[in-house]
Amino acid sequence: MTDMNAAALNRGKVAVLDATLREGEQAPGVCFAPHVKMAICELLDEIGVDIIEAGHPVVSDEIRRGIGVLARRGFRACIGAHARALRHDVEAGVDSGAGFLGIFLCLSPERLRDRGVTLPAALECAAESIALAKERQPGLIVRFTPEDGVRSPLADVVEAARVAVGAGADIISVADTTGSMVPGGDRSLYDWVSRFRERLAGQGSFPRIAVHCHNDRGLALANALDALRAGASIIDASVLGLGERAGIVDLASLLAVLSQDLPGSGSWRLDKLAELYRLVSHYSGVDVPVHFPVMGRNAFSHCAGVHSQAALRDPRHYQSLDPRPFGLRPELILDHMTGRTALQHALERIGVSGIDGELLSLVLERVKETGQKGRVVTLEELRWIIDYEKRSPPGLPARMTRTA
Ligand code: HCA
Ligand code: CU
Repeated sequence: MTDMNAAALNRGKVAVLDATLREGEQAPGVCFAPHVKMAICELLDEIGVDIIEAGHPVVSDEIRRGIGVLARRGFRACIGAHARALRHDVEAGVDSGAGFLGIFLCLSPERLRDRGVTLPAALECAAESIALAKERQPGLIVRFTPEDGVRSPLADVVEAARVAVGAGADIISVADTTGSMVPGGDRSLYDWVSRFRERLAGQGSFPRIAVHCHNDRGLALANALDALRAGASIIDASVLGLGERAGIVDLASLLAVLSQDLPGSGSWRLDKLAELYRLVSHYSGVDVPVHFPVMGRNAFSHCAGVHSQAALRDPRHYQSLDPRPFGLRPELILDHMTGRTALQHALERIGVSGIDGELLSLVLERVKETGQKGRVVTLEELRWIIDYEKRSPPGLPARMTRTA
């Protein structure tokens, strides 16, 4: 590992690997143009992720060239390439100019049987690939991933890790390729990583452990944190959790937990996340769900009268995350749930004063009516409502039908 590559990995106690450009492109229909990849990388780099997995060079010439451009761009983050444990893939990865190469190979008995390969032959293949990468470029950070590791026999994965480290791998990744693990149960990643590390330690091997968790059960982040607690120190994530099937760990949710709940795990420019999510959502064609943690439009909004009133006194009454580091603020929503307090607050925000008595009641009524149609009243629309109600003389039929 070169000093520069090592520095990229050691900046924080928890290293974050963003896989939006590799795993994310495995989400149906997602394909970023090379210049868009560059813009995404710029934001990821500013945010402070440690490794950017930028693609699988053998997939296309464009991906291979793109990785080279990104690698030469001089980011602080280390640019990574992905490879199967095949000479051709490894050579393409090395030639791409990446500073990090992730080599993966599935060792589960079922997959080996399917491919007609024995475990020793597969291990030899892994060792040759890792050794080749290191020989061709000694400064390269090499990660070896026994794909679907958590559903493979532990003894085989331990043996694979031993062989991989012997061949020069810097990092061993624990992959929950199918999102099968469940915290607190028989398939806890905390237990799995603990046992794995114990067995390796028993052989005098202490590789750096990464974790790659898929979200099939909605447990990717919980599992990744379990792995972290058991001693993993690199976590894979992607913007919006984009990836195969239900995707992987969502980057913004991960950074929210690391920065607000695990002090000392690192520091990141969280205020850049909103721009990153806007960009990735636009160019991937995948919307950010409104109720998505942290980056969803509703993530810091308060709706019911009781919530709005309490949140106005102190947002922490109804928020456990602080939106400010993300450049966000709590929002009081105007809809059918709105009470006078939230309305008064909205009036202050748009700089309207002197509205009380009957006019205030009329405006509130109109806001609630609009909300009952399943819409939220924006501050812009609130201005129009006020403007209209001010000009609407009392006692006219329109007003009578409205209140009827
Ligand atoms: C894949 C599988 C993978 C590999 C992870 C890794 C997984 O799509 O190639 O190389 O660390 O989930 O196991 O993403
Ligand atoms: Cu994956």
